[in-house]
Amino acid sequence: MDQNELRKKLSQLPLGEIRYFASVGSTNDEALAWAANNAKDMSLVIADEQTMGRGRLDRKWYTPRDTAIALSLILRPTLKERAYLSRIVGLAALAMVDTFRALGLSPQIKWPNDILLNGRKVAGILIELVWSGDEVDCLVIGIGINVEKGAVPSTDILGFPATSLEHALGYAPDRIVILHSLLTNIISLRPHLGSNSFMEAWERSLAYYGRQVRVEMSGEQNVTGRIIGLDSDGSLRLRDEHGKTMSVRFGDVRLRLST
Ligand code: BT5
Repeated sequence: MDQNELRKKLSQLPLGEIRYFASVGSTNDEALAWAANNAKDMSLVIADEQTMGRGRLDRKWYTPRDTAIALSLILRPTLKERAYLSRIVGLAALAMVDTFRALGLSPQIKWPNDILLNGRKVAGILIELVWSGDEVDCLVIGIGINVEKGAVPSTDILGFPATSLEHALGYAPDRIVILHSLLTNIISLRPHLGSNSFMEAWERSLAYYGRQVRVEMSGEQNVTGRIIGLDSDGSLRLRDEHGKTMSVRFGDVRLRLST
């Protein structure tokens, strides 16, 4: 993307500094190093290509050149926000939902960190923390969005079907416009992080709500149940066939519709 245009467009927003890379290993790695080195709140790393993009547990995230959005936003939580750090993944997810809805699409959040369009993954979120002693100093919100068709990896390397905004819309939207909308939504949702309306909006956007799912957790037994909502910390609430409710916390979980 045109760096001057990018900076001009984003200069309207209350961000920290911006670092742009034509190509980089992982924007999250850059942001983590920067965060540990006094980056301001809302500083942003953006790349047009990632050569070592990461998902959770060091799974790969593909960002082919000029086809996608790969960003990492550094958040320095306020004292008040520290009570709600587990909701930050919801903040990123809801901001994307609002951005995609404004394009006329019907996105859903596949808990905890994927955004689906027509049942396919169009975007992923990777939240990482920078600690100072036993306190969280910063969060890095990593977001990858498949904008053009060329961003979508081939099916044989995917564990879940993928799509792009171009595929869903029938045209490729401007990446800077999408980025601007997404950051605007993060900024306007952030003050509501601790509110009930935030949790309600998050719940309403969940994929598979009311449906039977299987949660696969590494090193633990799978859990099966109907999705009945979210706990106040963002854990997923399920009810099993015996009517027993249980909560699944974040971690290495995979959610699948139960057959
Ligand atoms: C995620 O992990 O979905 C988090 C992705 C976060 C990426 C952003 S890009 C900017 C920032 N910098 C980084 O290095 N990362 C963040 P997870 O739920 O673990 O999903 C990873 C899985 O998604 C992989 O194992 C693949 O199967 C699949 N995948 C990889 N690239 C994809 C793509 N472009 N579109 C759809 N699925 C993809």
